Amino acid sequence: MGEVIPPFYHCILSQGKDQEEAKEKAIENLKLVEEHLKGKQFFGGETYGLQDFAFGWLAYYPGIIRKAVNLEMLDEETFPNLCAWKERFSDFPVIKENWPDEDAVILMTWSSPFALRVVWALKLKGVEYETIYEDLANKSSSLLEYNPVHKKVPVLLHNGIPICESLVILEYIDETWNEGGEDQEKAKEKVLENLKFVEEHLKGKKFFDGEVFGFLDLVFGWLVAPSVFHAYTSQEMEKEEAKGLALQNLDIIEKQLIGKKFFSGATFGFLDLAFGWIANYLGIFEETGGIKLLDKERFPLILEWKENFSNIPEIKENWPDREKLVTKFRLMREYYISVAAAKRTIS
Ligand SMILES: N[C@@H](CCC(=O)N[C@@H](CS)C(=O)NCC(=O)O)C(=O)O
Repeated sequence: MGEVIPPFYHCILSQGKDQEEAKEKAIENLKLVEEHLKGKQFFGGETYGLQDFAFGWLAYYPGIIRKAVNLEMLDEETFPNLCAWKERFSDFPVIKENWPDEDAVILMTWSSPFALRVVWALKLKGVEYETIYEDLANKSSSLLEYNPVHKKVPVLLHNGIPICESLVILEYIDETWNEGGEDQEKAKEKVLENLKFVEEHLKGKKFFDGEVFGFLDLVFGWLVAPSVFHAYTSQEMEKEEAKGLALQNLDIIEKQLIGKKFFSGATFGFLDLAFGWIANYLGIFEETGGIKLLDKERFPLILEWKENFSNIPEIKENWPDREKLVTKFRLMREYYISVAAAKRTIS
């Protein structure tokens, strides 16, 4: 038994030729196990016993390895006895109900509003996950490997498979941890299908609604946060202009809430998570950037939504500490202003 497990680990930890060798060794070992099961229902014979528990991991981990490093180990043709045993063994309630949770890890920073969307979604779905905090000034090799293009957080790693971009991750979470327990591969396919749909929808159009810029452009273009961010980092003359753009974007959002408690209607959903940062970060930008955006007269619906949204327990319990955020964003503003001043001096 002790001989069977190591090559499996090696398959995950190695690459290229080493991985090929580990796979061969693992398959050789599996063939011995296959032989041992010939003509038997379970390892001990007709009923299951200690040996089945000892080999129980074989009913689960080859699937994880397939998903994590794309290596197929237990195919039905080569291992008919093992595959049949796996079905029988996995069917016992005591086994079925006690498999470890699927492995979910978020690479994030404590203050990222994009990462927070993912935290909320996982909490709302009741999914256990691990958190790896990144230092964005010194990005880990994992972050560079899993998000090689943008090198940004959040990244969700699900059974070793990386998913990037917070809105894509939200959709993936919704597809994966639904009532029916969607299969991971199918969930990923669905997310890609939906992205293709968005792409199709945009064909030949300037904006989502045609010629005029609208709400969906804000959602998919991630445009509100940058405009608010710009208003918060800008100074003097530039500030009024930046503020004007942020307010225009917020006007579009306000209109979406007419007659609704949440963006999605009576209950909250994807869009509420997407715009969730407005309920908390926007106030921090206002406070640390010396701007007022959300006044009662102009944005009564956003302010009402903010109350409704913030009162959802999973949201309320998972905001970063306000004082810490204020300190961070105050420093960040100073940094941006000094960089802009240095640029002006150089040019
Ligand atoms: N569109 C991305 C934005 C993510 C993002 O901007 N993350 C920031 C932290 S809040 C980051 O990782 N910045 C690092 C960098 O730009 O190098 C998403 O929605 O996931």
